[in-house]
Amino acid sequence: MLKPGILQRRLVGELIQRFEQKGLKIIALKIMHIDKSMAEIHYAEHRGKGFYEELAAYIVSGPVIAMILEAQEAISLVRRLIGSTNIHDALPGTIRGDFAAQTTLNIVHASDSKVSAEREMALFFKPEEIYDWEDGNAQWF
Ligand code: 3AN
Repeated sequence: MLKPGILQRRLVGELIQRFEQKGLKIIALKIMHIDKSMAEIHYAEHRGKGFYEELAAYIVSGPVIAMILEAQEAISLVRRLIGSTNIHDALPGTIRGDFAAQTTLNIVHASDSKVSAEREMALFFKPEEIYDWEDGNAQWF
């Protein structure tokens, strides 16, 4: 998910390009607004932490771009592309390393396990919004 701020900063194309050029297959993509109740479900594990209020306020503050990306080992691949959660550990060349300066506003979200990916796909997408198209170039990736 490309969080609010990405559209304001006109970075949508740049960030999607990084996933595409790596070879990830986009099977769902939309602009959407996360409402308060969705944010509470999504960030339930962080409730009560010092940064929670700011994190929850940020995600509802404007539209986000939600995507489902497919690849072998997609979760670890995407997490390497986006860089470390802590902005001081996010290396140059990663999305957070190149474009984010604060950990709470670290501009992208990516599922960190199969369980969270499944939960988040169901939270943000209806089944009919997902297109598992045939990839004629799969052999090249
Ligand atoms: P990630 O987004 O890398 O999966 P999570 O799920 O642990 O990391 O945290 C969700 C979001 O909460 C992060 N993207 C970041 O915006 C914020 N966050 C996590 N840990 C901290 C922290 N120690 N200080 C400030 N914000 C944090």
